[in-house]
Amino acid sequence: MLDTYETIAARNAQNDESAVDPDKAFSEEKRGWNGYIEWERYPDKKAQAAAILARFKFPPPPEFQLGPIPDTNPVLDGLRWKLWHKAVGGPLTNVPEESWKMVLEEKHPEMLHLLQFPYNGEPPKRLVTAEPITPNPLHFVRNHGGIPNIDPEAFTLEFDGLVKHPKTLNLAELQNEELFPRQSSLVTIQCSGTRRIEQIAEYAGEGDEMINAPWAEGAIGTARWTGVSLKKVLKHCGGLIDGAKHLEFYGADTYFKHEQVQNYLVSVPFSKVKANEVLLAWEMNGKPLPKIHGYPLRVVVFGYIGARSVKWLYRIKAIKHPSRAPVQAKEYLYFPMQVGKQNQSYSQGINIQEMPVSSAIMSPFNKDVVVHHGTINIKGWAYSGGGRWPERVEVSGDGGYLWYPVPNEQLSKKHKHAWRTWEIELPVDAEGWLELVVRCWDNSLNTQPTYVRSAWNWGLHVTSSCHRIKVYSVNTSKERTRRRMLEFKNAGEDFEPLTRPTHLPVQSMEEYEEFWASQDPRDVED
Ligand SMILES: Nc1nc2c(c(=O)[nH]1)N[C@H]1C(S)=C(S)[C@@H](COP(=O)(O)O)O[C@H]1N2
Ligand SMILES: [Mo]
Repeated sequence: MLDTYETIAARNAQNDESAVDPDKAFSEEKRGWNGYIEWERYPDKKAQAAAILARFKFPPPPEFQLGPIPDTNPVLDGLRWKLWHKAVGGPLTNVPEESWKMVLEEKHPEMLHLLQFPYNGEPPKRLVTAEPITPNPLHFVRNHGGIPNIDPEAFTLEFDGLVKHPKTLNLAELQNEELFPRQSSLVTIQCSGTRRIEQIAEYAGEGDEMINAPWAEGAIGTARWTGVSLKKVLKHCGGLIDGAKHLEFYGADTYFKHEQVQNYLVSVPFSKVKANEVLLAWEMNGKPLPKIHGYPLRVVVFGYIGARSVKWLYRIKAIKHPSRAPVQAKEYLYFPMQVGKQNQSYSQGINIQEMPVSSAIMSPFNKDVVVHHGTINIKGWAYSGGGRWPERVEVSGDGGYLWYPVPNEQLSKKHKHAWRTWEIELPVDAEGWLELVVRCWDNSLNTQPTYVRSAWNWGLHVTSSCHRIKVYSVNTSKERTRRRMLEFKNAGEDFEPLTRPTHLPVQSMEEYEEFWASQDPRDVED
């Protein structure tokens, strides 16, 4: 039994007594497709990989939910996932290192790396809503496996299953405007794990570091995606055969679940395709799709959770029932609150599809000291899935008793499938600790649950409750505060950290005596 990174790497280098030679058994499926192993067509290959994995003892997942979440970047390293790739070996051997290189090449240097491998990362808080369209290097990334490196010249997309005329198309054919009109749409992709950190902070849930990555408010991004509507391409394939109701999408990455291997598979209903809300995209904000976002071709499903927008797409199969692959059938499930490790079954979960209305405060930050003159500037995003859009955003400075609407001109433009960023000057009279809250009403007048606890669930999905942060208000429109802050300034002393006692005199004895001279005594005698 081997259980360390080095020993697994060494075993594969020597290719010792292993019954299967991973370099031969799992050789690359197609030329020009690096890091891709086809599993779905070869059950025997899956069995071989499972047998290899069974020979090793892998470390348990880190228990980051029971202790403090590491204050490091990457937050979690994904050792188990790296080892699984090393153990299966062959074309997967160097995928962890290659994928990390792509992160460093394609993503913004300030990304918060929640998990190094499979790579999961979100933009730093101050940059999430800096622009209503997320720049590509700042768009969050969620991967279930490594990043395949696919040569666009070698790329093909296969249509099979219950399609009338199964076909294989290359990129040039898909991009041929005589065959398919081009479609460009502004779409927000949101992971159903967005804001999971708030659920974790209340109660620990299922603790897998990949499946339950501790996302903050940044697992959401907006881009203009360009490609062709899947509806048109299916028509080109003669449409579907009677009984076909779902389209299964295949991603070229390898996903490990319970020490079994598979490609990344999910499905969407045909009705969604018919509405022209499923795009096969090769461009993101006018640029070729970055490798980390699915190059050369990905799916973008409008208004559904990000999980359905398959990257590194290589096959689309028409089927009768929703996909039974694990990501579709066993993950992205929304359980009732009393369901957990003790009594869980997949069928108790709602299959998460459209995200409910949600919003978040991106500035100020939780626990910030805010020095202001009677109004606090607050910024954030609001989003609703399923083709609904934010109609009204409201902010409260008192924990959710009184709400102030964001003025319409302070909300970014309305789109059917995109978020709106917003900004408000919130009137704040009070000083000291305040709870700032945001909620959104969408065009169907849906709004958000009040507290995290109201909608907590074992999978820690869909944290859509009103987003709450605590800030310490210092209101310089109050005379005493204005003067005191001036004293700090004149003394050259930082006001923060808030909790550090100051040597500046709190009150002169003259002032103190003056007070008692004009007031009742401390203790009354009659
Ligand atoms: N092939 C493949 N497609 C995938 C995934 C994946 O791991 N593999 N992750 C999905 C999930 S859960 C999300 S939230 C989105 C994230 O898209 P992005 O990384 O481009 O932001 O991709 C989806 N598509
Ligand atoms: Mo996701």
